[in-house]
Amino acid sequence: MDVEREWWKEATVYQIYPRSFRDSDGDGVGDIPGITEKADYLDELGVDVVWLNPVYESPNADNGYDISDYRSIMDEFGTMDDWERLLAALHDRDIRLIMDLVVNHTSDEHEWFRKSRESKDSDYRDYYIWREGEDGGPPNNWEGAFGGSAWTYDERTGEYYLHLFDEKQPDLNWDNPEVRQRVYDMMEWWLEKGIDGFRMDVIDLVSKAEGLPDGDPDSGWVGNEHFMGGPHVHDYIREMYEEVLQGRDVMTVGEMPGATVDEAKQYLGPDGDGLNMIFHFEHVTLDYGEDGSRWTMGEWSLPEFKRVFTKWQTELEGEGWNSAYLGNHDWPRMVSRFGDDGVYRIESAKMLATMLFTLRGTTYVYQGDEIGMTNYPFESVEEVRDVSARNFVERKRSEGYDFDDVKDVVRHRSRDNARTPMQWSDEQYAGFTDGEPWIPVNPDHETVNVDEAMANEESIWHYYRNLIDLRHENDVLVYGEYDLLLEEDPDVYAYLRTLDDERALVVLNFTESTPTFTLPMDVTYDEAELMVGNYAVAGHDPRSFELRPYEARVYRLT
Ligand code: TEU
Repeated sequence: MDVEREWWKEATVYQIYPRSFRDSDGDGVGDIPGITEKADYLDELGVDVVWLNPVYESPNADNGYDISDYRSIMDEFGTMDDWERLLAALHDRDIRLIMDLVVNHTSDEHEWFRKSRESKDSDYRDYYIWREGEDGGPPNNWEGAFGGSAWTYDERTGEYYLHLFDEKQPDLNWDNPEVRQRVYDMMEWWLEKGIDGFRMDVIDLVSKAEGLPDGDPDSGWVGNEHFMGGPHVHDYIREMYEEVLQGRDVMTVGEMPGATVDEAKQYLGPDGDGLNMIFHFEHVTLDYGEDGSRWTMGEWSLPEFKRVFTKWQTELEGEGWNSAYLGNHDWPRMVSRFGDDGVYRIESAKMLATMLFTLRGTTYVYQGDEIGMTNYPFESVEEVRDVSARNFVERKRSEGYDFDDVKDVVRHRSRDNARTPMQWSDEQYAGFTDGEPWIPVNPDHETVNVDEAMANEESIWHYYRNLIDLRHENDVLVYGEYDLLLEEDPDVYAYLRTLDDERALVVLNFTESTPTFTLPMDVTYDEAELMVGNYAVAGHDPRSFELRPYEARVYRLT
């Protein structure tokens, strides 16, 4: 085997969005004791790592991605003691815990920003990015990810501050070594508490181009070429590694909206910046419209999708480790987006899972995907919570459109789709809370819920459990080389995984039609055995067969 073994390569990571996982005290908001209550659930499913979305003190302009104190827990979620109990409960079950590190920006209510905005000669002024306006407007044309200018004017000192996200999320000035040191100290503090790593929020945005030049106005997120993968990003990540991470047995995954595969080699490679994995955005933006925005509908095609995955699978070979994900708290539900959330919900959810567990990379499961949760059928603006979606609806309203005009795109694209409460049962509020939930529960919880799924051996849940075991038991699924088959096939995604003399053949039908799969002649074997599949299969011959809607099969070839 040419690849080094690591626990985090073999791991299944389960992502928890605490606000929507389980509410233990009836205030309608998920919390940390609620997660601890479900530790046995996670153990039974068999996951190895939990990634917890931000739980730090926050005014919640962006659900915890606007942090006002990195070293305390948000009141709504509980106390530091609750968090310590959660960590212990997970560790007792051999589940590791990684925390979200959100350091491109803080909340405007963070002490550093409050001091920074006080006066131009505050000791904290240079912790953030302040500039004078130009011609009565902001310093440049950069936009925030949630719409509008990336600059907000602050009357007190008559200057603008930069925020690549909401105005309540001012960007830290990473060119200031003191800021970086404060971040490293904070990371150290959490590591000393015994956590097992970090998911690093938009970490490729921390370095901004010198002089903050205007961006190309037609390039999607205006300004991105000046802040995605900026001039010092590698220096800073490398420094973070050397100062904090080096020599510790932890895992890191950097969220990188702008990363190309070549940049990834630098972040991950043997002589690179020291990260273990990144989340790139290439496959989750395939269906963006022509203006490069999530709010215009485009189409994705399977050949294109395969090209993206194949590029990352093959080019990172020997140069870095992949992460396999199809959704998280920022994207629509994966079954609604890449599968079918109607007639073939169960089949397609299992098919997509088969892919996630058989690609070369660490598998990431977003809460609820293990029971095939779907997008939410939005009917009114009152149901929309997410700042990004609300801003979009508001912009459209100012252009004269009402909610019905944008309902479709909200249904397909709002981040809220992934944030509706976890569906534990068919009871009122899906067993998420005894109170009134902060965001509506998906009405399909009457049939789509954990109770039902755990009781039914044929469920998506049991299929996930099986895949988790299968990956633990078969190195070929973790470490095997990847080779694409049938490159141009518009319906079927098929690939081989090879490790020494072990081979696995993966065949996935991405459609509701019944294409025929024919194994290329040059793939020879003596025996074939079905390892897993989402339909009953008679016999063990993968030479040529008709696939049923959204069918997935994995064969062991010897
Ligand atoms: O997301 C980064 C990001 O760029 C997008 O996924 C973002 O949601 C999208 O561009 C909006 O249209 C991360 C977090 O995962 C997200 O929840 C936060 O809102 C964001 O950073 C800011 O911290």
